[in-house]
Amino acid sequence: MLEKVLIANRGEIALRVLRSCKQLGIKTVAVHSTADKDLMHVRLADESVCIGPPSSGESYLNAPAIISAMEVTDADAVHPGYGFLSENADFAEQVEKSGFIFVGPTAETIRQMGDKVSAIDVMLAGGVPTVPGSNGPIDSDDQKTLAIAKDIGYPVIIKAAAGGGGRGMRVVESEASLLKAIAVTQTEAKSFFGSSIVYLEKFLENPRHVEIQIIGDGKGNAVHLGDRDCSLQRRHQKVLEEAPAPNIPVEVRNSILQTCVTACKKMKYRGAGTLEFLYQDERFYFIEMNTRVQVEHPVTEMVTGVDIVKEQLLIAGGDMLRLKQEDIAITGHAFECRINAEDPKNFLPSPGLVKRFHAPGGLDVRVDSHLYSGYNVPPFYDSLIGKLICRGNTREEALKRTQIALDETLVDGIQTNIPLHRELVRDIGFTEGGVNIHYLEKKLEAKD
Ligand code: MV4
Repeated sequence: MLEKVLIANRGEIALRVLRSCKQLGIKTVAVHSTADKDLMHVRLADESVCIGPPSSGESYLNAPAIISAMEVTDADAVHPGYGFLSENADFAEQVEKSGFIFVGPTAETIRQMGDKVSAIDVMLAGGVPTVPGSNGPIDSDDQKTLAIAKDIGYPVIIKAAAGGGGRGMRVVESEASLLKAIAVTQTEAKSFFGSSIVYLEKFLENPRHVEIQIIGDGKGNAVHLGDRDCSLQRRHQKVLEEAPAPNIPVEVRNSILQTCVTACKKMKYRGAGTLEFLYQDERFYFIEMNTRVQVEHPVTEMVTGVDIVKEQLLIAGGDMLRLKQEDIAITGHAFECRINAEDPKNFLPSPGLVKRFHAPGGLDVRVDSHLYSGYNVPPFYDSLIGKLICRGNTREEALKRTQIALDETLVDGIQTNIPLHRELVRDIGFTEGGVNIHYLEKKLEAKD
């Protein structure tokens, strides 16, 4: 059992991790930049250490400063949250080499999944369906490359092996532009990610983004906690997520969930993880695996009753997985609205003083936020200031609860995307369920 955990993150997720530590009686260390001394979790942690100036590179991404803070405070483990160092294999390795525990998978697993080509390899070996593609890096044999693309069928998408989050991708409509596009993507990939390796996939025109939450103990035990639909996004930033993904045939869903569990058992996956899929025409296609806790994990917690961060901490402490698949039931439905400090019209960040804040409430209404009246949102970081998560026994009930909760919410002093959420939860297409990844951007374009 862990005795003291250092939380290497900020904002709502730092507070979220702190709550599960307290639940388990684990002492907490907050680390923060000079701009973040007034964060809610810094006040609530047992100890806090300032690790650097406002810029993330010198604070939340500063691995030596974080490991020094672990030494100074005698912490056992570090929880990286999401973003920052959470999927940095070198950091996980340095943590373990310094004699501490990284709350997450092994450095080797993080590295394997960070390379999308090797992630696809692992999934193919585990029987997980992937997108028809090159299933390996593109090499300098142009005739072979053209043959692979012809076999896949156009349009194809070129992706950087080290990419993710939408950068380093290019769609190609026909053979005439393939080789040039590969060269351009390779050059871009080299400059963005330090690796020029790219691969090819069939380009799916109107998929949904559906992901599956799993937890493993690193000893060959694993369970799934169902799926989430994260299709409502703008510029690769998710806006509103839900669990379970609506309108998926029960046998298609059960089959992919079981396949994911089998693959994670086979690879002896440790910790919480998410397999990301594109879903189109009642088929799932694996694209990437995330080896961290995700922003949208609460929708899964709301429909399973499982505290995902608590399970992460128990597993990091060396426990066997205590969850049994047959004890996990998906009951009801949940939505999560990501509340950002941004201009609702042009989406530009809107940092500053929160003059008044009133959180909504009621049965099955959850607010994960570090906000309080008088808090100053700094301009240096991501604009996420909180998440509103609402559960219902049915999708309709959860949606109604979200509408009511959004109308109760008050954030005064800065601009937020709450007006957009109020609109989305009443949007006909969204309320019907099952919109694809292009839906929100098309809707916003139509509004202009
Ligand atoms: C795709 C795709 C269509 N076909 N792959 C974008 C980010 C990266 N994680 C994968 N992405 C995509 N991969 C194939 N073969 C479309 C996207 C995509 C997307 C995926 C998920 C959520 C939002 C998206 C927005 C645009 C494109």
